Amino acid sequence: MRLLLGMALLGLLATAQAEISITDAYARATPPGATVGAVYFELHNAGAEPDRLLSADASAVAGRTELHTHTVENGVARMHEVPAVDLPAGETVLFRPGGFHIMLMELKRQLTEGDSFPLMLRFERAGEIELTVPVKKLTLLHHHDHHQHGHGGQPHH
Ligand SMILES: [Cu+2]
Repeated sequence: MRLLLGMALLGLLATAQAEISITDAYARATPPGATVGAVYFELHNAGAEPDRLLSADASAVAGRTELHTHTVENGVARMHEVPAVDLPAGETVLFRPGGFHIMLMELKRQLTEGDSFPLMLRFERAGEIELTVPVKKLTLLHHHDHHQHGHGGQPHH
């Protein structure tokens, strides 16, 4: 009986983790000397309960890791930190150029294509999920995002 209960609990824990999945993760390659970078991915919540992304940690390559979004003010796209990102039940939230992204601040080294690094995502319900983020060169497909972005007033892309 005790063994059966233990197995049922393990099953529940495995289910909670599997409800959140992260796909298509990549970081933008950075030019030499750049101090900031960005990570993009798709967050999927296959569960029946909402969850929230609370924080991220890429300390292998960045001094600070922040959750960011873009807003347009007076026709100018600006980005700013957000305290959390809601992930409704059954939904997919896209982290994409021009929208939500993970901001890598105080980069410890240049991110070059073919490189990869660990990223920890901390969720309210699902807990910590670690993934490996490959570095990719910016493609022409994403070029529309490449106009002036302000960060605290300082353009940095
Ligand atoms: Cu940002």
